[in-house]
Amino acid sequence: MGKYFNEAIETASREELTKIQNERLVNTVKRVYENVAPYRKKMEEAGLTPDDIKSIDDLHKLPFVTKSDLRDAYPDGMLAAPKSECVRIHSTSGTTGRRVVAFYTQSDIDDWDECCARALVMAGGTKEDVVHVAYGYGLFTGGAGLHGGSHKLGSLTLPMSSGNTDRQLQFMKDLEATILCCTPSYAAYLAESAIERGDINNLKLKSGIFGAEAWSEEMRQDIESKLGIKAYDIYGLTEISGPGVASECECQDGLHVNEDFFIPEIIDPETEEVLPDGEQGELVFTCINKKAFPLLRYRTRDITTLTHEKCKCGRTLARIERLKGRTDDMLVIKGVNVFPSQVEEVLINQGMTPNYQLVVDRINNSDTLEVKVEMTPEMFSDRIGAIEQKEKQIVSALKSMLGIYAKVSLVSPKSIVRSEGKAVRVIDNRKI
Ligand code: DLL
Repeated sequence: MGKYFNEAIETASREELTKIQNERLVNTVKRVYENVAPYRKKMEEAGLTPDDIKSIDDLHKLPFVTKSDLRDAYPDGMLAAPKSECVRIHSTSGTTGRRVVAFYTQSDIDDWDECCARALVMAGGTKEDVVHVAYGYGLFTGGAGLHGGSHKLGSLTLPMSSGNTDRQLQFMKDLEATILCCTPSYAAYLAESAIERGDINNLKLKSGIFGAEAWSEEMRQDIESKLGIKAYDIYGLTEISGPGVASECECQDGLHVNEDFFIPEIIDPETEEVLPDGEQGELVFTCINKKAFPLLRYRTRDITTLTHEKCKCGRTLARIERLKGRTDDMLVIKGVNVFPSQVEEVLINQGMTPNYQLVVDRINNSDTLEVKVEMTPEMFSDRIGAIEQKEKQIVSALKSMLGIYAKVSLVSPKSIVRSEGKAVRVIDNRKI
């Protein structure tokens, strides 16, 4: 195994990729129109038939699909293949409403495994590696996705799932895991625990594949230096398949989108206009090879930019920039847009731990933001004066990053609840 899992696709010319995309898009639109009633209705309302979609140049004509369309179709109203052809489901966590159920045929699983195998090779993976999968297994796609990719690559797979940190570290050490797959917040927690137990030097890890939540460049560097590894970003969502829709190569300069399976677009979330490369907006995906659950122009609510420039690694697959956050986790505080990832950047730059929480409230009709962040054990033993001084420095750094005042509270080590999956970064009391 060389540098690529699928060199022909990963380094294909734009003409070759466009040819694949044109064919697959036309077929998918036809199949969806014939088999998915809500989709046919949307197309009819837009005055479209499949004949109007002749190539990817016609993509912009198609109506968008949103999460609320999927909720309305719960559980299987968007299914494009007979249920008897499906072999698995996964589902979103449903914390903000009804769960979305994603269906997969065997061919969908094969494509998904291929995406995750590509991601593992990008992170230096070969069949000699031992892949420690500490994403949750079950309805969540994280565990199953990386597990499938690791099998496809022929690596030894440790299906750890999330939780039980002692056992994670024991197996990581005893089975000499070389690639760790989990959320970045859990990676930070595992690093912290390994250091505490004096186990950090007994690990053989060389890289990590971290995603499922937004994380900053500062957090990447923190994890890389603590675990002594190279940390790669991986992106995906249940509705589109799961992890591996896009992932980082060794250049760590954006995440390569598996464009033979998914066509990315960036739109202005307000006007819905398609934006050119380099402009920030909402990421939209069209699945062009899925059989069971092929969403067309699905609005992810994730915010990023897109580039089609060839990467230094040799891959031609378009790249999305590190995800900035979601349109729905962007906080508007006193009219100012605040992303938790901006706060994270400031905190880690100020030498704080990546364990933090934003508490938002409305007092006397005015928004307030409190940033709680854990001190390192060394800071904890500092004089009160030194702690107050640090709080002041962070208040001032946040003010220049965000343009608003945030109260900063340095809290004792281990007082913010650790997450084994996606971290809870925001408590917004205004909604109650
Ligand atoms: O989180 C799939 C996944 C699992 C991706 C493991 C990567 C690794 P969902 O639970 O459906 O699926 O959540 C999808 O998580 O729309 C983003 O808002 C966020 N997200 C996923 N990956 C990243 C990332 C999985 N690398 C939602 N950076 C997406 C920032 C991410 N946000």
